[in-house]
Amino acid sequence: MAIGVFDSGVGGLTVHRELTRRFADRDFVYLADQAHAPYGGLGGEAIVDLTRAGCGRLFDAGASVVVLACNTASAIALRRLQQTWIPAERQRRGRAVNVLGIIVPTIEAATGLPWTYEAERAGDKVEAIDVIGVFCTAATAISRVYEIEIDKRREDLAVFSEPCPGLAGLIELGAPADELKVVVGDHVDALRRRIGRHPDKAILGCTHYEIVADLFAQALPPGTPVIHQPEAVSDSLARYFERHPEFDLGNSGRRDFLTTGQPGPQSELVAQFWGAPLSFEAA
Ligand code: DGN
Repeated sequence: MAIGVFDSGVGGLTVHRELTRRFADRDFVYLADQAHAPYGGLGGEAIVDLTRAGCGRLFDAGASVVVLACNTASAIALRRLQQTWIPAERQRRGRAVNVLGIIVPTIEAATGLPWTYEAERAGDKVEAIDVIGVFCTAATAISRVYEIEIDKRREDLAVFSEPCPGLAGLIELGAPADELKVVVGDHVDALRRRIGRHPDKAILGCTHYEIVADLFAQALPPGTPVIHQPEAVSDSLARYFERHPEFDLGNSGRRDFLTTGQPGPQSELVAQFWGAPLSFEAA
């Protein structure tokens, strides 16, 4: 058995890298749905269907817990899968399986407040305004998931999602750094113009963007705190496993990388980020 990590493409590798550092002895299987990437411009039903298929493939490959290392899938598909599909999969497979998203862990890291049903019901809120800018795909921005979920907990935070259509696709294709720098700079500037100032804190709300995190840091005013999802998800997963010892996570250190797209070596951009060439096998 293993921890599964799912993304439409290479963005989830940013989360995978952190998880494999944290849970080094555990087995991991990564699935990139590159045949259908990028998800950011797809409709909701398509994203739900593709996410369900990807998680099913990871369960087939031995995953017990699947981390959706994709904001778009977490925002659009997770609740739908939790309602009936995951309980049905548990029954069908006769073992403990689950799918976890990455938005709540990110919000916890951004607000400093652990999310609980009790706290949500109690409506604990504080006052004073800080601005959080969320750079994300169009689908995530349209879902308003960050605005809605942060507002449930903190009235002192104003949240603005800035859709960066095309950026995940450029990263997926391994676009050159100078081109990516211009695109990232344009999006940071677009948010500044829209809200009349830079955000006090930024969330990189698409796992692909973590690959170019240094370009965001250069484009934002120096010292702007940036919430990094890989660390946030890793902390949250450690807490989850403490509460849920029922999952078999394997312990042979296995690392499998699968793609629904073209198997083979990934781009130079990925190799630079990863620190070595990385090759995917056919899913
Ligand atoms: N990396 C994914 C995310 O975090 O939203 C999506 C990228 C995409 O498919 N556009």
